[in-house]
Amino acid sequence: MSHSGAIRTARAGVNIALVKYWGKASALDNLPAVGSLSLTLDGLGTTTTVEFDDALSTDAFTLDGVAQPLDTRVPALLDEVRVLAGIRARAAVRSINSVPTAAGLASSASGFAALGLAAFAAAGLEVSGPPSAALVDCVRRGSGSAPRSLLGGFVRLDRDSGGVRAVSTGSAPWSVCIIVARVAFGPKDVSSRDGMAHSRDTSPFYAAWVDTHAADLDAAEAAIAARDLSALGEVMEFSTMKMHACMLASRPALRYWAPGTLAALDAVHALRRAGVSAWATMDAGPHVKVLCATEDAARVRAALEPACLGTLTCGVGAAAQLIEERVP
Ligand code: 2P0
Repeated sequence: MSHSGAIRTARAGVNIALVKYWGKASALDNLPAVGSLSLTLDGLGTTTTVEFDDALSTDAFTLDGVAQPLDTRVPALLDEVRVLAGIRARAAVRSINSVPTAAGLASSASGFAALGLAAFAAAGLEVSGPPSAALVDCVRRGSGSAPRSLLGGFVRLDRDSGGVRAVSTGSAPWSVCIIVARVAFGPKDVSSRDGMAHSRDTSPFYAAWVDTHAADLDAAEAAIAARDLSALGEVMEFSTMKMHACMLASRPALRYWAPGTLAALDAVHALRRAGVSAWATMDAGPHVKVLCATEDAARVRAALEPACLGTLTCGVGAAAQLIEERVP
């Protein structure tokens, strides 16, 4: 079947894990060792156009208008889509990230979610309704956190037979936000992928991290259902600190923190002592992301800004969606 001219664009939001994913059950298949629970953010994300074209001899990929070396992950996703759809055409992929480079939020999750959705649609695969198991699995192979960006709001991702399942949790609106406190410049030293393998191979805390993880998912989901920000924040900080303890106990230590990380954490703790329900999380990098009620955002920003290089405030974002406008 010819697929020349099959072109679709999708947009997906960045997500922040409240209960973290760290570690793989299978590196070969990029299967997470643990579930995770996230919040999709508005305003930050990736828009991707996929164009299948019989005239192309190879896949091609541009990011923010710059041609990228084709690492294996983008063509691997396209290969899966070609197999599922029974097509052979190569694809031109054009992506734009609406994430400020310096914010430390550049995201493979929104990237693979947008790529997967656009590629499925361009190949004529089913994309209506909630994300199909095939789409979830396809984007998960590209990036373990990507299925979370297919859905909006709070999203729980669990392992299931052979793969993962992503579901929205707590569907009623809840006016919370994430304030990102940027505390350092420059890219991180160790990618998440390499860091996860290093923790699994060397950290004596890794088994405890995996074994105690499911309880945090359940506690976070119950806190969201009860709209209990303090309970959610408490288990979110616990998950973050446990993940970083696992990283720090790796050999040699995996330390993503910078001096500014502690200054931002101190500011969050001071806010709580002053009665503001503000809670911190960090990923595989030094920046601190603070969960709070939207009505407290100005106060939280005012406390963080003297302690960091700048802040960025994001509300609750929507599910990934197909759009008309194409990335040029
Ligand atoms: C998370 N991270 O849950 C955690 C917290 C980093 C620290 O998901 O190897 O870039 O592509 O599956 O998706 C990083 O995950 O890793 C990540 P791969 P990915 O947000």
